[in-house]
Amino acid sequence: MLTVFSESHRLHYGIELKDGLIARSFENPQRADTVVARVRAAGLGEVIGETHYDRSHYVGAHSDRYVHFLETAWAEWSATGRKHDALPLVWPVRTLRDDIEPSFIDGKLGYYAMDAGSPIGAHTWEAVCSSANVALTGVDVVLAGARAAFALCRPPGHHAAREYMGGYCYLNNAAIAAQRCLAHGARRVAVLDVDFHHGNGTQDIFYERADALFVSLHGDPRVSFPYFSGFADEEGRGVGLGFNANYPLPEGTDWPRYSHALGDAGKRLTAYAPDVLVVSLGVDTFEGDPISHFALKSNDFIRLGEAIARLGMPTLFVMEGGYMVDEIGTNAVNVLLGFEGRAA
Ligand code: OKP
Ligand code: ZN
Repeated sequence: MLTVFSESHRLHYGIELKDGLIARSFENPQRADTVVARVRAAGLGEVIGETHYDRSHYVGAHSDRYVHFLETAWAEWSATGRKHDALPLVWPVRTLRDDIEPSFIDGKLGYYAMDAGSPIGAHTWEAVCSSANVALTGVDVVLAGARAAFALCRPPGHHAAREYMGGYCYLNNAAIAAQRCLAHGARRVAVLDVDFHHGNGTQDIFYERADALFVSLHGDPRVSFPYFSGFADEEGRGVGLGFNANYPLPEGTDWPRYSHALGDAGKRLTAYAPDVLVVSLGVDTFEGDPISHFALKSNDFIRLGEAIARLGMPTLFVMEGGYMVDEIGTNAVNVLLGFEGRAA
């Protein structure tokens, strides 16, 4: 299987709140470098760079004004004399006004964010575009007839919604890829999200649409980020009703429990019969992940890849989370080797 990878991901490495203190983000450049090293060591296939796509390819999954915010946020922030990363500090929750876009950058940051997990530095936008373009390049490989491709995206995307960033995400790479499938002949597209965290952004983007099915297995939001999305009763709205399926799973979920839910998710995907399957591939379901609490073992990721292959769909894998840097390469590539039937 072909891998798409961009060196530009290293332009972004931010900060986050950890236990109430500002720390370097778990979402670090070593993650993607570890995965690409494993892709090469395992002989998965050719590794190519990304093609350039302009901002118009991000509009659709996202609103034009949100893309404009991301493009200009650093310039507006740094114009006030600040030299460190931009972070939001106030949000329009519940009864506050959310119908007026602030004109000052500090207000805009909260308006277009769900949390303080997506800092914006001087080169963040460049890295974010490269990540989306990696996904778009991968889509074109699949649309050209490949059985599968691996978009090694960083930063990740599945928490980014139509109009907000959050959870280390800015542009929703998987949704942007799915949108391109629909623009190029696919009648229906499905996104299967196997990251430990609920893909609230992807759900948001496709929630009222029937041309995209979103299916996600993740830690129960009662106890796991993003807390306010990912419950089983979120089934879509309007014409999209019935085209969103969440499988919240308990702390300590191991392979038998996980594969049971995956089997049910697979039936829904098969019934939908999409022209292309996009897999939001997070490997933070690993037992050793520092910010998650499932219990999958490295060999279980091979089984996961085999199960996805049995769906028999043209498949684009899009990298999302996974934070145990020593194992992330092994686990991500195990899914891909399993998919190709090349692993024991
Ligand atoms: C992104 B992806 C850690 C708190 C949790 C957000 C986690 C985002 C995960 N300090 N922060 O889904 O892997
Ligand atoms: Zn995650």
